[in-house]
Order: sequence, then structure tokens, then C-alpha cells
Amino acid sequence: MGGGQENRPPPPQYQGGWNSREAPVMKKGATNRTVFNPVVADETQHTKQLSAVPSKPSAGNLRSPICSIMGDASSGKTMLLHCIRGSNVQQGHEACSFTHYPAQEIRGRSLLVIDAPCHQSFKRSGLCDIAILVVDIMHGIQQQTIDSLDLLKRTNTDLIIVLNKVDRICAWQTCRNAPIREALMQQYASAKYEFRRRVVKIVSQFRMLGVNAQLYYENNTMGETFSIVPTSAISGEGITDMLFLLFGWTQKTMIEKLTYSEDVQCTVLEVKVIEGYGTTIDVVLAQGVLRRGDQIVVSGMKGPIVTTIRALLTPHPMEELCIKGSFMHHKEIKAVMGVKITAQGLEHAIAGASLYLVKPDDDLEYVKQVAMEDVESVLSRIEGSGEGVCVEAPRLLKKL
Ligand SMILES: Nc1nc2c(ncn2[C@@H]2O[C@H](COP(=O)(O)OP(=O)(O)OP(=O)(O)O)[C@@H](O)[C@H]2O)c(=O)[nH]1
Ligand SMILES: [Mg+2]
Repeated sequence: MGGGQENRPPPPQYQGGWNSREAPVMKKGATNRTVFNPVVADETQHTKQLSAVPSKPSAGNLRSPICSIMGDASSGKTMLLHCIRGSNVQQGHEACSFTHYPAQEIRGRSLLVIDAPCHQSFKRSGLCDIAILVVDIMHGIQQQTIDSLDLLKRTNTDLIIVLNKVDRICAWQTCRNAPIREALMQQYASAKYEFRRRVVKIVSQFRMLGVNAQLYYENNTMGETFSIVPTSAISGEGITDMLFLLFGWTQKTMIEKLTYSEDVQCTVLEVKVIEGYGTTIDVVLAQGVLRRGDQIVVSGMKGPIVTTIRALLTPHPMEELCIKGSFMHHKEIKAVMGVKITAQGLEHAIAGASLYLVKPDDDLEYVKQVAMEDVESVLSRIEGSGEGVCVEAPRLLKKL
């Protein structure tokens, strides 16, 4: 770091967050919503750091933002993720875990995008920096968007609203990969009218939920009003606008939040048995470095699991973690990254809990204690009526 760094102005304060974006008046019909209940639990408890003296974040050393794609069933979340990556969705292909999108054209920065429906635990973890909330422009807001808003509000996560499937508007003329305003200029008056009518309807639906939102290019009060980007994940209209907004907004408002720290911050997304590897855990490494041979503690149903990282695996470039195939082995992985860990004794690991790195000076018993507190926190986030089993399975809705 150069000597000129000392004279740098302090980083701008994080302006994201929800308070200023809430519509001031709750309209008729919104009174039963759970969206603006006060915070119920310390959802970000897992982020506590273990070392007595946390290492100083070094200015100018930014990590990639972590972005979660959320929203209504079949609104096009997975398709959008594939669109960002420029790959095709295979028929019958399940939602993918994460992709590390190499956004070289945007100042060499990258973005970790997580398709959240299969990762309820991650959605609750509060680890994501910004969310893409996807609404089908043809259907408007559905229950899952309401639930997602509730969650994002509770974890104070910033968001960008995407109105997907604009290509399904009657008489829409395809303008492949065009910025949305250019695409709109090419449309017949009837399509423009239909587009505007649907946007106005969805903006008012958001307002009914107490959320101020506006088309991003008409939004003069970003920071107070959430931005809406219309897109088509099929023909690509608006995708560049979405990426521009994602990178622009995170860089502008989250400098402090995105400052890289050596203190490992890591959440378990999934526990999976993989042929040839045994039980593995897929984790999101949000801060710090993990190395092969590191001692780690993971929360388990039968108590804390103390183990050693046997292998750190990532998919080959441009594949997601959930696609079967060969993996790349790494000696070490630096945040931000989605990584698969193989180690002994992971059978009872709990998704949604933190992974703790045991440093040479750390008190192992204390780390185990913290890991078990995590279990209580994760279990308390699973809602149940007290009878039967509570299953959270948005995908089932589509299949029923
Ligand atoms: N016309 C059109 N169809 C789309 C678009 N995006 C997605 N689709 C279609 O909508 C359907 C659902 O897309 P997905 O990407 O699987 O939606 P999803 O939100 O991931 O669905 P779940 O994960 O099951 O909640 C698929 O048939 C897609 O081809 C779009 O922009 N335009
Ligand atoms: Mg999906």
C-alpha cells in the first residue's frame, strides 16, 4: 500500500439498509403483513470472530460482494444466474449453488452469486451483501417475494428488484442483450403502454407492502428508494443494466462492508455425499483464507465436529459446484469463494451454521462452545408449530 493512503478520505458510510426505503404510510390491506415486524433474533450472531485481537482490515483491499438471487417460484432466478454467466440452462437441471462470475469488464471485480432457493439456511445467515429480488413482470408479487422481503428486512440486506420476463409482454420486439431503455425505444406503443402499466401495478404492490421502489433510471433517490431493473433472462434485455447497478451500488455504498479481513468468516451451505469423496460440505468463504490441513470446527447434530481440511475443491471454471464432475484441488482458498471441503467426520454437519478456523493460539474448547451456540441459533431459526415436521420447500409448490 502506498504512502498516499494515509491522506485518503474516510470511506463513505454504508447507505444501504431499509429504514429510509420503507414507504411512510402502510396502506389498506397491508396491516396483516409480517414484513415489518421488528427484528426477532440475532441472525448474524455467527459472524462473531474468535481471535482475541481481530486483524485490521486493510484499506483498498476489497473482497467481492456476495449476492443472493431470491424471489418468486419460476420467476427466472436460475435462468438469470445462467444469463449472467453467459451459459445455457440444461433442461431439468436443478438450481445451482454458486457461480463466481468473472466480471473483468467491471474494474476487474468479481461477484459471488448464489441461487438461494435451495439454500434457505444461507438466506437467513445474513452473509449476503446484496440480493437480487426477482419478480415475474407478468404475475406481479407473489408470496415468496413477500417472504423474501421479510427476510431481507430482518437481516438488513440491501436489494435490487428485477422485473423479469419483459419479453413476454404482448408484441415485445426482441432486442438481444440490449440495455433496457434501448430495448424499450424499439417497442411499439402498445408494448410500451403494457410495460408501463405492469410496472406501475408492481410499484404499487410494493408500496402496499411498505416498500418504496422505482425504475432505476427514474430513481433520483437511490438509498431511499429501491431500484427496479426490467430484464429478460431469455433474450438478455436489461442484464447489463442489472450488472451495472449491482457493481455500481455495492462499490458506492459498501466499501466498509466489503473490506477484506483475514479473520475467517465462513458459512456451511450444504452437506452432501459425493462419490469418491464421502461426506463433503459446500461453504461460502466470505472473509479470510482456508488452507489444506487447517484445523476447523463445524457445528454438528451430535456436537461440535473438530476435523482437518483434507481437500479444498472448486468446480472447473464456468461450472457450478453442484454439477457432477471433476474438481480443481487447491492448497488454499481466499475469500470470496464458494468451496467444497472434504474432511473426516462431516456426516452430521449442520447447514446454515458457521465454520470456524482454529488458529494455533485459539482455545479449542472455546471454539467448540461457540460452534455449539451456533447450533442453537440455527435450530431457533427453523420455525415449527410444535406438531409434525415443518418443511420449507418452495420447489414443491411448483410440482403440486
Ligand atoms: N419468456 C421468458 N421465460 C423465462 C425467463 N426467465 C425464465 N424463464 C422461464 O421460466 C421458467 C422458470 O425459470 P427458472 O429460471 O427455473 O425459474 P426459478 O425462479 O429459478 O424457479 P425455481 O427455482 O423453481 O423457483 C423456465 O421455463 C424458464 O425458461 C424470461 O426472462 N423470459
Ligand atoms: Mg431456480
